[in-house]
Amino acid sequence: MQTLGQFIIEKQADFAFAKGELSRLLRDIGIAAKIVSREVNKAGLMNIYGETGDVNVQGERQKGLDVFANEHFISALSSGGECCAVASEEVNELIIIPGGEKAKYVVCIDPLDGSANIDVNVGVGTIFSIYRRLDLSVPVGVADVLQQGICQVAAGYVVYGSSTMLVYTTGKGVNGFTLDPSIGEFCLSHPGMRIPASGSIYSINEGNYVHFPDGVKRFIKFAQQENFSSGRPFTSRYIGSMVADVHRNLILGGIYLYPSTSAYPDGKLRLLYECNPMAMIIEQAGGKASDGFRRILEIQPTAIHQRCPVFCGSAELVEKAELLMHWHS
Ligand code: AHM
Ligand code: MG
Repeated sequence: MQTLGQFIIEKQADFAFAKGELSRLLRDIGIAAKIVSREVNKAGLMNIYGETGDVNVQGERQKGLDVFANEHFISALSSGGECCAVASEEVNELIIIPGGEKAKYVVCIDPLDGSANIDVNVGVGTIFSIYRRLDLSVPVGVADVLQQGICQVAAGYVVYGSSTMLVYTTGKGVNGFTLDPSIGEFCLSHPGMRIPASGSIYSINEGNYVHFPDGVKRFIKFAQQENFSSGRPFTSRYIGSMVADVHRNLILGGIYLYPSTSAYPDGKLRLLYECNPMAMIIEQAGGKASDGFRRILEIQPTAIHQRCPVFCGSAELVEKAELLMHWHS
């Protein structure tokens, strides 16, 4: 059995001249993930212990789990010393880490994605993306996090589901670790993850059907058509937590779509800390990630919280969706 810590140190040798900074950063993220996992697992108990009011037993204001997750990830990234700035879904502006002037890395993070699912005991996740800072001789700034997804040096997610898993890539394949709560360690459980080239699951909020572009409507009809040889109709599975939906499709084969709708002309999900990291993971596992027309990882970001339509998963299915978008939009 190999723990995440052992694995990260072993893999450091893949990078010539590595000084261990990225390894330490990944380790810090792993530690914060364990703390958040513990709290997520206790979420339902709060009512029993009477801690869901505005004030908890210590007299502190009770925080939402998304705020809690944000604080713990920021604090882990700040104390580790390898990160100089963070773009977080929870905070409007770029967070500059005090004392991080010499740190080489910037992180984009969604500390608790799908947090609306917490109250009903459904899986949620954390998504993160790591970039090298552009220029160590000038103060870190927004430009450092507005890099194309292809510049990510590492990306990953944590899925807090029936078990907690951390999945990450440094551009040399994808590996998954399951948290063993009895020893408090992430253990390598899914080495060299590969997404099937095709699949029979499609994941989309079909309630928005009337607001979808024609290409997406055609794709849904394609997925629902009977075709014995290709295994259609497909299975529809939508949890409403991007991490959980993409994780399932990564293992079983399928496509996750959050296209533009009339309410969200650029889709709902955020490029920096939702689409790009998931796109890197999916590509590294052999799949594809597109905004319907172009590779997500090649989009030049212009704002921290910018949104982007997303079609990601098994290569054949994403290509089919892109084709239909091209013909019918
Ligand atoms: P959040 O960042 O506010 O949690 O929203 C992101 C989530 C994704 O995890 C999920 O796939 C999507 O929103 C669900 O949206 P919808 O309810 O519109 O289907
Ligand atoms: Mg989110």
